[in-house]
Parts: sequence; structure tokens; C-alpha cells
Amino acid sequence: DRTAYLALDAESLPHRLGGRPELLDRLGPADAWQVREVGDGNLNLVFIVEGPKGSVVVKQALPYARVVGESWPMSLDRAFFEHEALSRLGTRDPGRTPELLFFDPAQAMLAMEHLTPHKVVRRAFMAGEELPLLGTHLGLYLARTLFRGSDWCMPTLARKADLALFAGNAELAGITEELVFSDPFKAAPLNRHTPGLEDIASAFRADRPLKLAAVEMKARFCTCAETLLHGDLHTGSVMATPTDTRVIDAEFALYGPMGFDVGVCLANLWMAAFAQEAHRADARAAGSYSAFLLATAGTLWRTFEADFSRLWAHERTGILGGFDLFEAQGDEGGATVALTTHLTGVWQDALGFAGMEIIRRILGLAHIAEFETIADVVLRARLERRALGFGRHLALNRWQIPSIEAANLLAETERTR
Ligand code: SR1
Ligand code: MG
Repeated sequence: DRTAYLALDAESLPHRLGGRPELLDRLGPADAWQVREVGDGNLNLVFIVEGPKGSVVVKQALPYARVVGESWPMSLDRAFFEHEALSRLGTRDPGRTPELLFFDPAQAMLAMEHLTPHKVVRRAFMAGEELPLLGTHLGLYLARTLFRGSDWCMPTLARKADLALFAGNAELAGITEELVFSDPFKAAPLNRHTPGLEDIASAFRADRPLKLAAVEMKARFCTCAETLLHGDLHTGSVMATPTDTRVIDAEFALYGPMGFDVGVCLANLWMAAFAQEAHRADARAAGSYSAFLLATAGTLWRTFEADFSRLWAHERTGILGGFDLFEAQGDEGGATVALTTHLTGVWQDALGFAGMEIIRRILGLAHIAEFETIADVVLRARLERRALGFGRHLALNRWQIPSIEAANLLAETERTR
């Protein structure tokens, strides 16, 4: 009943949610709750609620995009899809998402475990904190969620039902289609960029090979319903400590190509490296932290490949699982060739999507804090320009970059240009 929807605020929250047994169990009596709104994303309200016994997070969708305001109405249904997606992703890689406490569809509201002392990874990067297990955890998460949500693993009825369900998240899919693959390559009203980047923004709008790459990557995103994606796996959608990593904010979930989640994640590690010069005391410190970020990207991809291959060998039980057509001929190697071909495709897609993500975070609507917080606009423009060159190179040369080591070398060369 959407007529009952009312946006929460810190004052009214204890009164409105104080009867929820799931919260009372965790927090203690509502009259002792302390509430703060901490949302720093583009879309939603996020509250941390602390009580005598513990703390929880309550997230509520707004009927508009917070980053733009009420002039951009947005369906509250995204909270439903976020809940459905987090439930599935948490089952496919147990322990890598927050525990869910309740979902209230009428209020578009989701209550979950308060991850503490976890930090949003983007903020941890800006503070120069090393997260030694991040690459491993994200690589495992990507392998498990992308493999287990796909036709390689799922039986046909469950797979088709999920595909149909998440097709309902069309509004958010449409946002990605426009903001990532179209707007940055034309004079779209919501685009913005740092002063000093006019020439490169204009050059990209006239760059036929780059626009063809954008069209090709958009076509992959729209037509390749390969697995259930998180759909927005940037470093603001991950919280971590040195020993734990959790994936949050799955409201953009949809069926799409595996390389999209991988590429968006890699792009955000690489962009953090491009911003280092502004966040560290000197070039040596920037180089050292950048090395950690690139090593994380390397570990992420190698872990993804290894765990995906393990799952391929042991959990290939789905629609595409049977290789009896090879095995009947004693050709055990046929399946291995298929795996290698598949992983090469994911890698090339990931590079293309990484290029799109980098370009849209600098020339499109939704920017990243690593660049946005650089007060010196001349420095910001210089670092963003280097990242744009790298993003363009990835998009155009995605078939020629053979490995994560080669991609990292390109990033470091461009970063220190
Ligand atoms: C209007 S939404 C802008 C961006 O914020 C989200 O986090 C997604 O990345 C989206 O593209
Ligand atoms: Mg988000």
C-alpha cells in the first residue's frame, strides 16, 4: 500500500519502528535509541540506529533521486529488488553481504546488520588504509555470485523465473543504460565535468571509435542476460575492515554480462590509483598506495579466475552444465576449452565496461569522491584527464590487453605520465 509511504527522519524513526521485534531484540527499548542519517549515496536515506543492546542500519528509498532532487521521480520498487538481490547474493557467497533483518515493501524500507567497524571502501582508500584481503574477498564474491546466478549453475525453471523477476527492475537498468553508455558521449543536460576538461569532453563527443565502443558495450549490457549482477559494484558499494569485506547497495541488480560487475569494480580500483597524487603527502607515498590498489586489482582478477574455474569443475549443474557431447567422445578437454573461451570473454567485457565506468564518473552525472574532494581544480583536471585517457584506451583496446598485469602496467604508466 504505497499511499501509506512516508519518508523517515531521525526524530520519527523510534516511534515508527519501535514496535518491530527484530529491532527491539537487537537494540533494546525504542525510547533509548539514538538515530543518525548517514546516507552519502545518490539515491536513498540511510539511518544508523543505536540502542543499549546494539545497532542496526535502516535504509529507505526516496521517491526521487537524491542526487538530483524531486525533479527526478524514481520508483520505490528498487527497495524490493535490492532485498531480493541481497538475499540471493548472500546465499551464493555466504557472509559477504549484511545480514537482513526485515523488509517493509509499503515503506520501501530495509533493515540490516550495522557493519561496524567497517568503512566504505572508497573512504578507506581516500584515508590511505590498506585492506589486505579486499582483492581476495571481491574475487571470490564475483566468482561465486556470477557463476551461481548463471545458466552454468542454475536449473531452467528457477533461472527463467529470476530473469523475469529482475526484468521488473527496468527503471534502474534504464538509468545505467543512459548514464554509463550514452550521456558521457553526447551533450546531455545532466553531464558535468571539472573546469579545464572542456577540450577532452568535446573530443570524446566527436570520437567515433570511442562512441562505437560505447554502443558495443551498451549492447552487451542490454542483450547479454548472463547472470544476476549486483549492477553497481563500485567501491561505495563495498564496506570493509582489514579482515572482512561486505557488499551492500544492490538496488541496481539485473541480469547482465558477468564482465559488468568485474569491470566496474576494477575501474574503481584504478580510478582510486589515478587520484592518489592528491591524497598522499608526496609522490613516493602516492606510488606506494597506488601499488597496493593495483595489486588488489591483480588479486581480484586472479582469484576470480581461479574460483570460477573451481566452480566450473564442481558445480556445473545448470542448463549449460552438461558437456556429455564432449565426454561421450572421450574428449575431456572440450569443457576446458569452453571455460577458457568464457573467461576470455568476461575479461574483454570487463575491460570495456571498466573504460565506460571511468569515463562516465568524470564526464557524466555521478562522480566519485576521490576526484570530487580535490579542491585544487587544476590538479583534479590533470588527474581526471589521465584517467580518461586510460579509460578510452581500455574501451578501444579491450581485445588486445592480454592480462591483468598488462592492464595494471598501462594504468601505472598513464597515472605517472
Ligand atoms: C541517479 S543515480 C546515479 C548513480 O548512482 C548510483 O550509485 C549509480 O551508480 C548511478 O549510476
Ligand atoms: Mg548505491
